Amino acid sequence: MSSSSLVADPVATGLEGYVGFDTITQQIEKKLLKRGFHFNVMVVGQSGLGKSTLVNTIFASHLIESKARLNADEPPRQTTEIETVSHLVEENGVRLRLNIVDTPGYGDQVNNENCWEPIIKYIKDQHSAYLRKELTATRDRYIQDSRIHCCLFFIQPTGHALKPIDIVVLKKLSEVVNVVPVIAKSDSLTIEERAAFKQRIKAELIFHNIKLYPYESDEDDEQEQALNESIRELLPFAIVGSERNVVIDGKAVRGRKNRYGIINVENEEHCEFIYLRNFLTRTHLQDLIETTAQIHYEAFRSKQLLAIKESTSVNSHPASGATSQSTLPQSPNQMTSPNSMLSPGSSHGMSSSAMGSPAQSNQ
Ligand SMILES: Nc1nc2c(ncn2[C@@H]2O[C@H](COP(=O)(O)OP(=O)(O)OP(=O)(O)O)[C@@H](O)[C@H]2O)c(=O)[nH]1
Ligand SMILES: [Mg+2]
Repeated sequence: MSSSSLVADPVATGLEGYVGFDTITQQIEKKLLKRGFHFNVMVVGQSGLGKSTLVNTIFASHLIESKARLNADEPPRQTTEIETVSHLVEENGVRLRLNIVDTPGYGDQVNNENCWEPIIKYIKDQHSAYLRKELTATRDRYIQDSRIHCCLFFIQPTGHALKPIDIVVLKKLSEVVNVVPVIAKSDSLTIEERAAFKQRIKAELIFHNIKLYPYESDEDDEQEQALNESIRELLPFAIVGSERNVVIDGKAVRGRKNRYGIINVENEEHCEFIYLRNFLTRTHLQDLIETTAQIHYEAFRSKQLLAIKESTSVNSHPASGATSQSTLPQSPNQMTSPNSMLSPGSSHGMSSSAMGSPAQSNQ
């Protein structure tokens, strides 16, 4: 065998010629594209505001695979448990795995106290599942992300004010997730009513000191700051959802007929559905994912790790009157025992389904 056949051909390896570190962006892009993107959105709000309908409207025209209810003739049913619909959307060759977590509406019980708890628990469960995976000795190189990146909060189109229960739920949610408010069924308001309602909601949010996404950040450059300012101005998005097509100028489009005429969901003059979709997928997708990791997950993580540290130091000094691990709080929200955090399906009440992606866990 000649020695030359053992030497790799530099042309075939791509190592010939100019390879500067300025190609790093292409290298990252290639890797990211290969891995694909996961984006997890949750819809929350009172009963009957069109949450499930929006889930089925949002990417209807871009879907290449979906497990959603595609047959609009099926009557809409009330959502009774947290469910995830997984979509695969594709644009210009880039695939996005979109998991939409649909939650049961709240607010129609005689006693609405703590009705938001299962929702907050679900969000925290995803954080703790991620943390457990991060902390295992042989962790995956790429951890599947089931953390909720964006929570769409549905506001009833009363035209008056937020309900007291909405203020409580918004406050709770905004502590653990990026919340984006939307005015549901906005076809029931005129353009003027919509604008006045938006201003009232904004004033109430300021009054109750509720901080919603996008947050102000010194790291943003001028362009990003201007974009975020315009989004804040626009929020809450006034949306209309529909699972049915209506015919406008001979073309079938997603829409609704009401007493004023026909509403084309995708027409910016009719509602802000398109703005919401562009915001979610074009302008803020990456930032929503990043903010979840850097702000909400980070806060959860450091709280849990500090609690572990404290509990281990207490346990290592039994003379100080410490309790044994078995008496430590075991609910997911009080996950302070190292064992309870690290072992899947342990007694802290988290089901093994919370370990997977939302898509796996709830179908
Ligand atoms: N006018 C109008 N009706 C809508 C809109 N979106 C949904 N609806 C209707 O409102 C009803 C309830 O819609 P759902 O999507 O089931 O509401 P939901 O918020 O998921 O309800 P729960 O699961 O009970 O919380 C259905 O009859 C929908 O067709 C909208 O934008 N405008
Ligand atoms: Mg529903």
